Amino acid sequence: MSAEPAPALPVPDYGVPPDEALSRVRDFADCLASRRTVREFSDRPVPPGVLEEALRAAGAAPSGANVQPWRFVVVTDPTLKRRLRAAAEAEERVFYERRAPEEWLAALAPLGTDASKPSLEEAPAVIVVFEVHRGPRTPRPYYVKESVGISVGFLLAALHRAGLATLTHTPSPMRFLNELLDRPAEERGNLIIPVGYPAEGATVPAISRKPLSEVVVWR
Ligand code: IYR
Repeated sequence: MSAEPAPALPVPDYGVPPDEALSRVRDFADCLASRRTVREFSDRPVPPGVLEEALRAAGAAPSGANVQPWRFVVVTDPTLKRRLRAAAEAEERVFYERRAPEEWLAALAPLGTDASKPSLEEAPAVIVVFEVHRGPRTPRPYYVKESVGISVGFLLAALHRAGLATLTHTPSPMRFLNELLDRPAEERGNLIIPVGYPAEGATVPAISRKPLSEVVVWR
């Protein structure tokens, strides 16, 4: 590993003149504001190349010391998806039936979630996101959760822009993913993301976002 600064390059031109900044950011915000977490998927395939490009967007995220401490395992094999579903549902049953405090279950009630996770089998692709920690083959990363979180944000935004539905699924603990997907111990499950098109007639809960005035403070 070099202890020298990397050679300097000019900043790339983003190609947006200031008089287009507002319309461009508004279009982007409108696009992202229309995203909804979807829990019912059709088996309609993802158009070729879309997952690769979305993952390229994810890999473009900034990360602590540019270590890029993420790994994306794309599961499309039906047998593996079935096993993933079974293992995740086993964890989720413990969560919903025993581990979750009443307060947590009450917070989830409006979403209508339970231990049943058919999307893990029904979506054409399931992206399993891992954090890559220090190991025999990997350097020490920094700000892993922040870096992986930003990367997942890029991924969800890119998939949404491509017209695909996503679900951010968080079975806990996620250790079962290492054995199931044959990943080394330094990789730790962070998130499971079913990707595809919504099932016909799929619905989303009527919940709303906080107004900007509640989430932003100007000083
Ligand atoms: N991990 C569970 C429970 C769950 C937790 C939160 I916080 C949510 O926003 C949604 C679900 C599950 O995936 O069902």
